[in-house]
Amino acid sequence: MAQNISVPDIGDFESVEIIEVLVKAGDTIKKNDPIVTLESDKSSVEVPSPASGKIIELKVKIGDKVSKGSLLATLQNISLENGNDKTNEKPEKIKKDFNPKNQVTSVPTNEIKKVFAQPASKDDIDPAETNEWIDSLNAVIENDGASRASYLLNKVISKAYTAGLVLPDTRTTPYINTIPTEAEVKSPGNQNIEKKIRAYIRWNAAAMVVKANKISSELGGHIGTFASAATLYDVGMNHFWRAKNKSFGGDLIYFQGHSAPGMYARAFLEGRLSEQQLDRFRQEVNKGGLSSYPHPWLMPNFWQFPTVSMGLGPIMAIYQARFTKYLINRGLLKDEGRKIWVFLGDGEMDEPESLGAIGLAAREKLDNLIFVVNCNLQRLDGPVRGNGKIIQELEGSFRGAGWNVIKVIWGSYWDPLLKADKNGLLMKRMMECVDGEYQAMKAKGGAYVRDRFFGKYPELKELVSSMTDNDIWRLNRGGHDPHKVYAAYHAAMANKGSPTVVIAKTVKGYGMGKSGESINTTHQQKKLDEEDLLYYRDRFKVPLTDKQVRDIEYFKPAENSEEMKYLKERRRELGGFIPERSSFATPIKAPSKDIFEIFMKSTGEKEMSTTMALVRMLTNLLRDKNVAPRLVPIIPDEARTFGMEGFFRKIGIYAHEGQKYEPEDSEQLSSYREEKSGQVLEEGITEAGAMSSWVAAATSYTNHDIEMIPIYIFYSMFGFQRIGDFAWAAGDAQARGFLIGATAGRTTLAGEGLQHQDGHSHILASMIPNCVSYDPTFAYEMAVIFREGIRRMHEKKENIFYYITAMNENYSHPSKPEGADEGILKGMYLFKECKNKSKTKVQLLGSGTILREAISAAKILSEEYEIDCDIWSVTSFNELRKNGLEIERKNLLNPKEKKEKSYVEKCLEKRDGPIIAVTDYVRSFSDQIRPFTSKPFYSLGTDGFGRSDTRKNLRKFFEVDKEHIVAYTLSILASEQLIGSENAEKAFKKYNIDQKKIFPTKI
Ligand SMILES: Cc1ncc(C[n+]2csc(CCOP(=O)(O)OP(=O)(O)O)c2C)c(N)n1
Ligand SMILES: [Mg+2]
Repeated sequence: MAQNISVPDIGDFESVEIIEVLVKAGDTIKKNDPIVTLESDKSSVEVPSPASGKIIELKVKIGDKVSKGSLLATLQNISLENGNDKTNEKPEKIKKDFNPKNQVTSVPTNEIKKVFAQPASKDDIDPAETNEWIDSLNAVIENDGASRASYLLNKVISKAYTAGLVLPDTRTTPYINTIPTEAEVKSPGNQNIEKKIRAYIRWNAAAMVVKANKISSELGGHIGTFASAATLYDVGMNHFWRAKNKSFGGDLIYFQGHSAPGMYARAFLEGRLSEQQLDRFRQEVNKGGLSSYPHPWLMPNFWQFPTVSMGLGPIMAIYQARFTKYLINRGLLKDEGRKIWVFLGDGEMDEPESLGAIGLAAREKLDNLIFVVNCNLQRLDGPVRGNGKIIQELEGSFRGAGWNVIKVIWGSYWDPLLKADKNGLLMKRMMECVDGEYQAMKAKGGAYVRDRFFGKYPELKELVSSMTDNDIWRLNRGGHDPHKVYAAYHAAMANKGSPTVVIAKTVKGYGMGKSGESINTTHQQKKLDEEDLLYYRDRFKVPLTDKQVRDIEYFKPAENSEEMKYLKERRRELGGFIPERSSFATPIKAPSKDIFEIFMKSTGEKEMSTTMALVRMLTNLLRDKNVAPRLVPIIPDEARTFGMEGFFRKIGIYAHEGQKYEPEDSEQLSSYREEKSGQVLEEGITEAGAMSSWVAAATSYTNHDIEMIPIYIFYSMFGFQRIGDFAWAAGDAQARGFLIGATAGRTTLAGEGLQHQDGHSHILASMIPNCVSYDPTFAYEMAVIFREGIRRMHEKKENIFYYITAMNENYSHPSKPEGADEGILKGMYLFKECKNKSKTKVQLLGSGTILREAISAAKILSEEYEIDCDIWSVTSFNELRKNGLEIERKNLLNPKEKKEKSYVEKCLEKRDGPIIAVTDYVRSFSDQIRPFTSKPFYSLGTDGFGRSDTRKNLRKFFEVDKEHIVAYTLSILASEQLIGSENAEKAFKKYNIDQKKIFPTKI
């Protein structure tokens, strides 16, 4: 049966041009294969075939204008197998079958049967009645189980709500452990051996820091943080965290940055680091040292995630967990039940980024994500919440967001006391005591705790009357109790449908005694004197002699000791060592040149922006079967701004639950289509979130062994300036991918004003050593740069990332000049030479849209003033400077050798006349190359605050329009005594340039 293919609903557009015809008569096509590409003045979009079949006749050609309903082709229907979207590639098989041996067995958490406490009678006007209620509840729990009891309570609460009662605050639960003692799953480990191993790791971590500071106190380091977290890490290492190996992708662990000494100390016992390496903690200038914190750039085979800039770890980990699910849902990664664990400080949770994306984690049901917040109640200067309770506050935030919250507050020594607490008074006391008091108690000893904590109520004093001060001192906190921690981790692993946060209470500087246990100065304690070290050894029973302690020796038991065998066996069971960074990703073959060929030719009369050119390039790339599935377009709610809405329909927006509604615009070609296997990450308004997604995708080659090509496109002003620290971390993590700063330049984005107009993002980008940045003007430049980016990063696996600016100004694009490729990539090439009879010459350099002003100015200078310009398109002042600095240094280091020339010098040395560089950025952008030429050098740029107006007025205001370029050039030539000053004076008058105008930075 024959079928017509016509233009579907394309929204408000009428009469749009066909710029590509992608089929011909006789072709057999599948449903959703593109027939033609349409282009409006802002975006381009492919029209998919509504069915599979054979094209009988084409009704259109390139250049035709079409509207909704226009006939494109006729199709002979035939049924084809697999007639679906060709971008839905078969899932790549990356891993061999997962060997469940390495997986932690999922024993169901014991059913919770909690016996409720009786109320404290003081607050109760009718205790008998209260008891009846509680008895009833207990009876339900006994007879019908906890879930029936919860159901009844929820019903009662709903009823109370509709009756208008004031309800209790249910954001938080009592200040006790979430998992009742009876419901704890017991650790299968040998506690005695684990305790010893933990003691050795504690000792070696502290010794390493103390030793480094004997070399120089400049080196610094932290003992107190790992001391508080040792058990939290050890239980994970011994029982839960599965390493990457041939048969499993590995759990991903984000270690708290300044607990790094503990990870080195363990790696030392595991035989992965030597004593010499520990001795070189924080001494990295010569090879073989250990970094202060987790830095993949400095230790590329060890650390995976840069976490020490607080707040970045938590949000990046959330998006990592989300990206893992994205890869699984797109069929690119096998679902092996891998987990992402994230270790955080309680002080760190005050960073807005730390809590900023917890809503997304719950919404996306990231049950592959486990946060562990180490609540030692202190940060650097003092208590995190002296007057409050950080654990309760965090519980409220996470519960409110929809997380599974597991509080680990009290250790096992408290169990009998809590059991004996028949009237709930102990629980009440636990709740009313604030963190400042809890901290002080751990600094001051058992007698103090008896007096201040239990002493408040005679009944509680009585409760501990048979205990010695030492017994009271031993009442431990949950985060130091391996049983409690094991039970919590076990429950976290088993949880389905939501992310989990384990909130553990610990003591900062645990075991450090008077030198640093729970005292305000603990954080920066890095020097322990002899007495402190002897105390620490005794406290953890480390088998070292006094002399060995004085010499600060590390302790490593014999290889055949039970501790060493146990430690290695545990890791063998869990598949290998952690942390370890590796990559087994296969490279992506760079797309063929054909895909970019169209951009090398002139667009003729047709005008478009570089953003549009880029989007067209991406659309073409989606037809390359190697590249297409690996592209990850990331957009923070600006797809329509950048003309990318065509992607919605073509490749779908990722949505883990698919689309549960029919979108309002479902009839349209660019309908808002959400899909479980969608490819676009439409992040909404969160630059930090979008950047975190980008980092996850850009490091997928190591964390998931699959090379991806993330392309994050944003308003350039909300790029580096907003997420600069993430970009720095991306450099550290060796991210590979594209950042696209769209609507770039101070005067290109006209109406949006001061907070939108970017005149400095390139300067910020230039500060990141492995960021390669470009400011192209023409479509062919964009194409050459983009293709090379894919080749260098994803085929050749260079650990660099690209920042490219794109503009929304429409203009026609010329053909690529012969042989320009090399210059485009190096940073500049001769775009055009004006050859009039003139002897006076000028070297005009321009980048981005302002190059076009320079080209127009050159024409005026040549035609009206007989001044000839060589016009240079500078695609990257940043790359030119890098090259210049490197060559300059080399020359200075080799004074006897013949001087090498920088690329800038090679381009300009034989050219006559002064250099005038014009950009849409601050002058310091182009000034960067000033040292690399001996010629007079002048910059024009857009220093100052932007403001809204038309493009023309803005360029006049910032003095980068063609008229200013002409007038300034004449003035420069006068100042170089190459022509008289009257020409410039005349030009200022002719162009109405106010010579008394205040410098734009001051307006
Ligand atoms: C963005 C950022 N700001 C400041 C610091 C410096 N800093 C390092 S550790 C620390 C205190 C951390 O306290 P907490 O999060 O409670 O961790 P703890 O050491 O108590 O486990 C600070 C302020 C940093 N690393 N990153
Ligand atoms: Mg803390």
